[in-house]
Amino acid sequence: MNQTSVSQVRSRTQVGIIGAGPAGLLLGRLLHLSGIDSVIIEARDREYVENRVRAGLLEQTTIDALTAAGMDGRLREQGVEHRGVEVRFGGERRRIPVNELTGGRSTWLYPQQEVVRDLVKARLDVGDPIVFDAENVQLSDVTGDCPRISYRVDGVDQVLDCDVIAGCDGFHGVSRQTIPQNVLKTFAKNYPFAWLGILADVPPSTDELIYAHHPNGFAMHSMRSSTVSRFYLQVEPDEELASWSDMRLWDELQIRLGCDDWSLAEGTITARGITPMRSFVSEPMQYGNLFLAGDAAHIVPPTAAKGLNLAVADVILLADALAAWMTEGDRTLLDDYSAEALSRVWQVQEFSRTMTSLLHHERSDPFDARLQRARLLSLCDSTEAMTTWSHRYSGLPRPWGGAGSARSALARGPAGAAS
Ligand code: RFL
Ligand code: PHB
Repeated sequence: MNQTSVSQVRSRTQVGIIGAGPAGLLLGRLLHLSGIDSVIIEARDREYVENRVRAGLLEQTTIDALTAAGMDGRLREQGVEHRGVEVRFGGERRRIPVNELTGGRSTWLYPQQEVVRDLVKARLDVGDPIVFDAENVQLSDVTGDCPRISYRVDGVDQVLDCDVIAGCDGFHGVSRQTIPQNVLKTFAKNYPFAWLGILADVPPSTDELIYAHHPNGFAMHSMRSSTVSRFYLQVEPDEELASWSDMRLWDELQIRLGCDDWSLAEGTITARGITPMRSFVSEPMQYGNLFLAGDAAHIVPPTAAKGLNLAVADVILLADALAAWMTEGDRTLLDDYSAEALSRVWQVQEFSRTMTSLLHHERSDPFDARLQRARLLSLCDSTEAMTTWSHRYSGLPRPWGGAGSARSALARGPAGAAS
């Protein structure tokens, strides 16, 4: 590290990673396993990052990736495997046996903040740096051989010289905005509804997730542990949280999830929030030596639980491509990264959009409601349709297969022994 002036510190790394969310942290882990240096620059503090309540459902592909990265210890102890899901509509209860239909693929309930905690700990344990509380993060020279990240921390200006920058700073980050407007194309869809999510101290009233289609709107019963349940209700996009008393929330959940021979246990609500629903893709995911991954490049509506999983899929491709270039001098995978990642992104966008339209009440149009019921029946009455759905729900096959995969640390299998 050099002191270039009284108030500016200059340092260097191979990969500068912006953002300590799941995308940035997993990328750092995979690079570490391939012997590549990285520095993670994060705008918030550690406590904030480790306590942000978001995703819960990890698809099989993500489980495989975390396992290969040696990050499955607490996940196997505290996470819960789900082998199927329940769909409720028109008073019917149908089960989709995901595990059976996919030859053994499952999803797991393990909260995103636990994934983040595991990754932060593993990184700090091996001495790789995370700069928390970085202010005024800016990127420069991203099309050159030495892209730079400048930021300010503890009142000192810092400049980090890199070979490559990975923009993993989420939807509101700075990385995507560095790409000139005449290069970046964005595709967006906003939905005429939002999700009101709550956490409640009550044992789940179900072993498997319940997705419910109801004339009042979508509802969902998920969980975080044997004593904490997670629920979502479709609400208006401009809904006021204050207009939902605890009693109104439970009454509405009872109505939308209700069915014969089943009851919903209620408990103390400990957290609540409203999430807007949007689909968003920016193309390309590469500009010079800047590579975007995760929510920095795309957003999916949460219905199919794909956001975190898609971030993981991007990072696996990127880590593989960086390893091929930095350890063998082969830049082919890196140059293909954007196209390769985007082909999966659009597949997942399609699945998330379809599941959102299938389950949400979009307009009070009886014709559309009948069509939704017909679609739900054609999914749940057909083994073939449920099988296709189950493969997509539990995660598209590894996108990192093929010639390049042999190069990455990930492809070398479980890294239990790696530090
Ligand atoms: P993140 O998690 O937003 O992390 C980005 C990080 O970058 C930091 N940052 C900056 N750092 C430096 N300089 C700047 N200028 C910066 N600007 C931002 C931020 O502080 C942050 O630490 O993005 P990442 O890593 O791409 O991960 C994406 C996931 O967080 C997201 O897709 C999921 O949470 C989406 N999601 C779900 N995904 C699933 O796969 N399964 C689910 O079950 C699921 N459920 C959900 C969800 C998202 C939800 N909400 C709240 C949007 C349920 C909900 C309700
Ligand atoms: C969640 O538990 O947050 C969750 C689970 C499944 C989904 C969406 C969200 O499809």
